[in-house]
Amino acid sequence: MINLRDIKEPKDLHNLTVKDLELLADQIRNFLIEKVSNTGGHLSSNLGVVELTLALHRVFDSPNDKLIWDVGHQGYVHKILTGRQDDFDTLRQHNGLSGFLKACESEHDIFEAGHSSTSISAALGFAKAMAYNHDPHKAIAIIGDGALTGGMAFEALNYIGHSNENIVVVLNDNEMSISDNVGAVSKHLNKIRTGKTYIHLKLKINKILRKIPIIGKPMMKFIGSFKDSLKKFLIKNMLFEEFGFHYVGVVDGHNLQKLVDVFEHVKELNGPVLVHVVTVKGKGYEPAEKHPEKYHGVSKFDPKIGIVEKPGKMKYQDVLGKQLIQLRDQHKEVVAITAAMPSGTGLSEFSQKYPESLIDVGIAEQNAVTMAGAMAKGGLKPYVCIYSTFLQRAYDQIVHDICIQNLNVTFCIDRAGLVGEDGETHHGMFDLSYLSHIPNMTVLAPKDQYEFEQMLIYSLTHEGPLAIRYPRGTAIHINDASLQNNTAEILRKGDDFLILAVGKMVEVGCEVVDSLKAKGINGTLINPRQIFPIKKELIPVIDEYEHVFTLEDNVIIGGYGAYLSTIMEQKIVPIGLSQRFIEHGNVDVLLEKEGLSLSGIENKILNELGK
Ligand SMILES: Cc1ncc(C[n+]2csc(CCOP(=O)(O)OP(=O)(O)O)c2C)c(N)n1
Repeated sequence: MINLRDIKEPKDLHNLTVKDLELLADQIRNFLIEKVSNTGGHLSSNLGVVELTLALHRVFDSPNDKLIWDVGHQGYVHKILTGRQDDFDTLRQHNGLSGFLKACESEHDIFEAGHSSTSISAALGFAKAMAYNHDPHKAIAIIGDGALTGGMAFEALNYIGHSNENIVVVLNDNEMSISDNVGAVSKHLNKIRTGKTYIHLKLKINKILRKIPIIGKPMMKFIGSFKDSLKKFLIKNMLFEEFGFHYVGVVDGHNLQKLVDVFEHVKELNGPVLVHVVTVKGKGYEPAEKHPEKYHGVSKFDPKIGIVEKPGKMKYQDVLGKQLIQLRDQHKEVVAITAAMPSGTGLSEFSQKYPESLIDVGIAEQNAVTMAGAMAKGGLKPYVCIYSTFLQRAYDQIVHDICIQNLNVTFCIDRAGLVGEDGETHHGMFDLSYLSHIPNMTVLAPKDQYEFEQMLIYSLTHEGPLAIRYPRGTAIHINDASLQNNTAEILRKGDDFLILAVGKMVEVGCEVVDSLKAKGINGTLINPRQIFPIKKELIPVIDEYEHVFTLEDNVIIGGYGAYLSTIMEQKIVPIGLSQRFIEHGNVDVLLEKEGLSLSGIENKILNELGK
């Protein structure tokens, strides 16, 4: 019997029968459930693409044919089939297997990702390069219906439509983004999937034809043989055909025979082809099939029981959700905007209580930001709730559509700083740099839960663009000091040195000062609260110290310390993240490596003080 252990590379699949592939599919599902429940990771998306991945690797010749996975969170099956089974116990751990695709891991990881909707553009690039080199292989983008809501995907589709590139787009349609998918394209896919119009009209036509003597039956046969074109005709303006694609679908994404047949056929076609594959997110593991969102990204759990939700400590996103509900209770113009992440950003409860005030634009950060600008102009009070890393997508919209017009939009920037296991594509380590230099922008960073709540209350009255950046994880409590118009807070007092610590770094800053105090070195710790622009009243306070350090979980270049250096006369020693893409791993491990642990910071200070 075929054994998954014997599959070391995609070539090992090339001569297998469909029966063998089906046996492998079962083994892969068991493998995924066992491994991911032990390490945590993306489960339901991967369970959904088991057959699809097997069929692609059975038919195409990776890496000569280029398989490009959008986002890459569903690439585990691809990893299993490309020689990485033995590494799965280290999934997402520091120095272990990445949770996304990584060229350094395998020649089959042909293009890296983490952010969504890039795969069609990448496939286009490969198709162009292959055409230039007279290479007959295919470029194949595998994109989910969620990722298809991103603007970049449409830019690429639009281009393909007029360039007629030799490219295959496999649309993995499971009706889900992380949450339910949204938007007109999603509705269109639903129409195609269910074929309701088609079935309804086909039945009606058959009924009429059956009544016509002699020619009725042959006509029914004739129409039957043109089923596909009839379907396309009846589902008006099939989107992908309009874009210039040869549309192939709908294909059952769990039927290996069909998938293999379709891909064999598609391999021979020229020009842009779109294969519409329908899959079930979480397929084969009942709890995940029932609750695909809950199993999208999981922590360690017992697969026999499934995820048991215990009432845990408040996370920063929960604080946001609760506080926004309170703001909305009092001000009906408050609206929350998410880019396909209502639960990740803590807005689930808000959306239940105020569905009309929660706007999910899909994976469309740019659209979210510009829309928010115009909403503010129209008298609403928009809160754009997006992770730091994904807001990078909307840099130009922040500058051009919000800040130039000085609009009252509040950015709730979640997952600022290092996020851990998702790694380099997901760390929020650039937001202070990409926001600090934009005129009119105010940036706040709370040190704890209470301050975050106070900042959100303050946001109601703030004039102009405001960003509040806060970290991933459990919300801590340091004190209940009042915000006092975002004036800096002095938490420790001593003459030997000064630390200005941003947001999350206040906690470790306190520990450092306390630890040094025990060694007879007395420092001051300031929580600036308002990071940009720097409050004028802070400048004379900083002036009093010979040794000034800043502490931030942002790259040093363009960050808080670097900014202070440009406006202060004395030397500022910035302590922050180094200028490199930081790998995946536990946040504490990464901070330690970056010299941002208690001992790392202490050593830097001692060095600087010459002790
Ligand atoms: C630009 C960007 N915004 C948000 C995300 C977070 N994200 C990761 S996967 C995902 C849903 C993708 O849905 P789909 O493409 O349908 O894949 P599925 O998980 O359903 O297989 C989202 C929103 C991201 N990766 N990139």
